Amino acid sequence: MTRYMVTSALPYANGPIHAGHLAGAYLPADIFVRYLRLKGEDVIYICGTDEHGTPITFRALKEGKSPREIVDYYYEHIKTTFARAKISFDYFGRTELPVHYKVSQDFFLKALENGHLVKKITKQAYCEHDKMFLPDRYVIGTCPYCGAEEQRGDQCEVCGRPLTPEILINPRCNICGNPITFKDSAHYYIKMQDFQEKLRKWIEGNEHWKPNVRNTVLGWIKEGLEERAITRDLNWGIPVPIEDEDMKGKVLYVWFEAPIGYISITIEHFKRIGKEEEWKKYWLSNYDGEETRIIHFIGKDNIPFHAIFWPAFLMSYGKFKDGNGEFEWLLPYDIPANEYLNLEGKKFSTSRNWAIWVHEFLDEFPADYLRYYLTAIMPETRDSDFNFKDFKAKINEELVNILGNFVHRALTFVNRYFDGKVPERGELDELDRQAFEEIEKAFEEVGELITKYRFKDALKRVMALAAFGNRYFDYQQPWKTAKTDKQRTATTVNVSLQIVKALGILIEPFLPDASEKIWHLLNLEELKKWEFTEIPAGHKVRKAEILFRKVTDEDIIFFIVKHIARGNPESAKLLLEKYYKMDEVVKVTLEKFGKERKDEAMAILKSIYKEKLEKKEKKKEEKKVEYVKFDEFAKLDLRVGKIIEVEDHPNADKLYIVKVDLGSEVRQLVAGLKKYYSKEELVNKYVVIITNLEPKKLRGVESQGMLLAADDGKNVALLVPDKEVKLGARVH
Ligand code: B3M
Ligand code: ZN
Repeated sequence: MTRYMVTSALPYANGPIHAGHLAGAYLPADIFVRYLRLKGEDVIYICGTDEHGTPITFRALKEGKSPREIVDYYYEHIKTTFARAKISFDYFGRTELPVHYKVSQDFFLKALENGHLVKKITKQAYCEHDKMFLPDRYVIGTCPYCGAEEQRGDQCEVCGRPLTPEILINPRCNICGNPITFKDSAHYYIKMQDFQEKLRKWIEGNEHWKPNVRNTVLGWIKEGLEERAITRDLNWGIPVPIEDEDMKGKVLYVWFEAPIGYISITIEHFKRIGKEEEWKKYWLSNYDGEETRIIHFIGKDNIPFHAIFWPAFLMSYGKFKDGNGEFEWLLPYDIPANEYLNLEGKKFSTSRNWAIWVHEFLDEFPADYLRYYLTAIMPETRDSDFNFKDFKAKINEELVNILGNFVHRALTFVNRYFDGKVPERGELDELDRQAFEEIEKAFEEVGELITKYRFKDALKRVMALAAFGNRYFDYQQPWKTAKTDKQRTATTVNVSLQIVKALGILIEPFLPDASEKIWHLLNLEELKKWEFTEIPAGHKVRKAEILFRKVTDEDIIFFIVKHIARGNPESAKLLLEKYYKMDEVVKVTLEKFGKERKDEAMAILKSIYKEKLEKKEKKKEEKKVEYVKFDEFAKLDLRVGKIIEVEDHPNADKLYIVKVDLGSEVRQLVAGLKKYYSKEELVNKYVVIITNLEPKKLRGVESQGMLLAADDGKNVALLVPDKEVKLGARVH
């Protein structure tokens, strides 16, 4: 039986995982592996963090941390994120494992022993300002192959060519920006020419490879391979394992040792489960007479390293010897590489936070949603695009309306008409028989597509069965036959439940959580297998439950505001403005954050919309001033009067009872003036009063109007006319 050793590219432990990574190298591998497991194949899925090289040291430098702090932090972070995304590694290790040092150094020594390495002193990039050698990413400049500017010294992001700092045009130090100089340094080079022919033949023979991988690589090989340094002047990494003054303080090149990590992490895995020797079956040719296929899932930028250098390293080792004999290392059987994922039409960018970070996305949406969408748009043959509207549509119109709906209908009916027990079915009609054929076909075709790495189509094929289920149900109309033909209804419900069970298995590689849920709802305990067996009649299932809930605009707005804006308000703004009006965003954000977190919500909103939001707020404030029509004002009867008598209110400490002469009459008012005026100060004062205010009793004494006074919160001052006027004069 063929054995499978599946790996996903070891992510650098220098940052979180984004949706582009997931769709490129992890999700496809996971679907593949889950399928093989259901088939009962012997498969091991290995991954881990890549913890050396300038991607790590450069990040450490930028964050003012040590490389160790960086890798320890991101090892945990990345591992947890993958677990949340339900990526089912058998073991997730790291290149800081001691066994990895050992195996990597062993590879170096064997290549040396076999004469494939040569030590050369050459001019290496150096920065006079930072006083250090500048390997790989420490230099930026123009790619000599395609002319792309601002490329780092390890690889051109545009044309994909591996680079070295020395060949960049207009090279500058990536730390201080100064032009670089060159200084002599000794390094070990692997003579790639030694493997040129062997590699070419091997790749030409690999006709099962994806054309994009095979053609690019063959093109490069035909141009001729050159010696490539596999050591570096860097103070972080695996020491070059030889006693040589020239090699002091130097480390193995990260792209030399990282792929060896696939092996060392496998060794660690089997050691941990107490099967120390087992790894050999997966990595050595013909170790026990069984065939093993090593399959490396990667993103396209990793192609040259996996298809040219890595096989050459394996060849340079020569034979592996142990008590059982001498064995060749297995070369990769396949290297399915995916293209890139963009976000809303533009390349992912970490610095601008133009990215969907997996851990953040999973804070708001179920793992199955992310897996479903990323599989549906997987960049298998060309770059593809993550688009929020499309995400919402695919989840709601496909996952919810087709799959979720069908499962729900079948379970509702078995509970409604058959007390939750799978009914015995009667004679099958044409359509019933077709249903069973559809199930069989689905298993076959989905499996076939997965083995061809056509995950997008495989998922479509699964969904086609769910859609068939709905059509079947609609056509058989069990809600009608329930009144006329119980036997017919029983058959329909039975067949529907068989389709549900098939779906429960078929979706497992793609949507492991939903698969679990279906198994739970069907109350099945058997181990899932990639084959169809019927649920027996009489089996009791559980009550229907909603499998998926719809994605709303509110969910999307909240995700963008909460996560993307936090990293970069500009990016959040661009995304939001594509779909939503500011008012809607503000409303949703305030609702979702809730009263207690209103300030936080406002702060984020202001960071996104800045002046636009402030202007809007101001306008609103202005609007709040309520204008009064003149007629309304004119209704107030304000008149001048003179205080003629003041006495204490019998029941209130702060109030006076004041008598005011209005010329034609005397009014009694109750006024809270005691704190501000003595009785003597008040008597004979001219004042303004509102005469047509509704009379009101204050602490038992009637007040027939109101004195006008200014109140600044501290002091109260009566309004008085500044010339003598007739008592009863109108104020307006
Ligand atoms: N860490 C590159 C990357 O993350 C690298 C892959 C190593 S696979 C052996 O793109
Ligand atoms: Zn280039």
